[in-house]
Amino acid sequence: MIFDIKQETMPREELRELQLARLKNQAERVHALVPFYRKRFDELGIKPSDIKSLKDLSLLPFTEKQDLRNHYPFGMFAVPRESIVRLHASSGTTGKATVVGYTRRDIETWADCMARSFAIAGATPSDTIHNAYGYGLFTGGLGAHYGAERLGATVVPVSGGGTKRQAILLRDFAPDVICCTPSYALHLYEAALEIGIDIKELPLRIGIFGAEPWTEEMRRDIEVKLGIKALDIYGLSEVLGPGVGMECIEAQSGLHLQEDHFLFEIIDPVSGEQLPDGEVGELVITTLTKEGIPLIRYRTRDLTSLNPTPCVCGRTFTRMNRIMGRSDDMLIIRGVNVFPSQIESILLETRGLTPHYQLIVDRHGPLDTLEVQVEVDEKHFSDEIKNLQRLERQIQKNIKDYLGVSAAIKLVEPRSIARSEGKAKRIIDKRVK
Ligand code: DLL
Repeated sequence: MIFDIKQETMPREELRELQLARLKNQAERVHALVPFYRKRFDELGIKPSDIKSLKDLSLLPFTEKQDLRNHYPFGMFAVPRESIVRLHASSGTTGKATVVGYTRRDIETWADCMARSFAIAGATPSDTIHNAYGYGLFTGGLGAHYGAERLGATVVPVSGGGTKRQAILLRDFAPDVICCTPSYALHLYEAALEIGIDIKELPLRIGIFGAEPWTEEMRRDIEVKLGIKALDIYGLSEVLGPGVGMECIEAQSGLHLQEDHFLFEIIDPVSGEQLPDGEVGELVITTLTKEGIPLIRYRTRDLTSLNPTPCVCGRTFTRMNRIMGRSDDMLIIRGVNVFPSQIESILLETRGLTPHYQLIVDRHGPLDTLEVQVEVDEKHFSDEIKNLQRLERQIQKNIKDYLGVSAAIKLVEPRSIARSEGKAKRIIDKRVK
């Protein structure tokens, strides 16, 4: 089912016209209403009326997370406080919180984007949706909640935590769809088994997983264990919350981007130049309809590529490939760039390991070191020491062969790595900053 058939299947030419009209309007608004943008435009000698085509987007200045922080809490808002009906904030693992404000219309747009996303994932109005994204300042819980209601589904607002109780609710309420982080889905699976509930035996059909990077290998693992289709959802609080991109159940290959509400570019993170479709770079998003906190060319730090080829599902919105990771999370180990997701892929391809791992980065003298801690499964844990040592050497060799990085491997006991109720903490960086 396509939730908004007119918008989501719009011919590309028409879509581009709509985007241009909205971009012009957005540029006028930020210039008139947000002192930060007026100053930036003036510094660059640009007027909103200079935007004549979508190509002119590249004339406009970038916005960075730091700009939001510098204007903490409300300095980037484009409407008076009376028009803001909701605030959200991202705690930011890497610094001060960023605060976002929504007008009534922004909340409507968001609910629409999320309702579309549920439908893109194959959910229907007759489904029950177990929403285990955290409710609160994090956008996951309320974002998915409003979208589920907008779709007309039955929403179970469990939020994060109380994992065993969640397993019981999954059994008793028999939802069709679950929303949570991919790492939490695996945690829930284990916790359910401990109390004799095998999620695979339940009617659950679809998982809508996002808010953290994950891999194809992790998808397969979740699909097999939970007996569901696992789909990727993307979003970030600065531009909306969840629902900016959603993978369709038909193709399960990339996330459709909500191009009537946002413009997407991929840039070279160093030079800032736009890159052609298919090339990996940093995702940059311009909001086209946001009222509360419109953003021009927001640098997400997320690395991915775009895939403009038509999709079997019939939607005309471009697809984005799975996020590889954040540029902030890229590790540079003795000069070699590595993403945690690349290590995750290797670990999950190895028999005997579980998807629970942590990367410990340290510095000894001038050299960065990487230790990979990964849980072995119950069966392998009781193996002889020499077999475990062989397994360690094999992982070490694979990481060296595929990624060119020397890592120390530490196999740890099942269930010894802390489980998260939201975003998993994969990297422990002990280097002095
Ligand atoms: O994580 C919004 C969200 C909630 C998305 C629920 C999906 C589901 P923030 O807390 O602001 O917002 O974090 C945004 O999380 O810039 C990415 O680095 C990362 N992220 C979000 N979705 C994905 C994904 C929410 N599907 C930041 N794959 C983003 C990889 C993701 N990374």
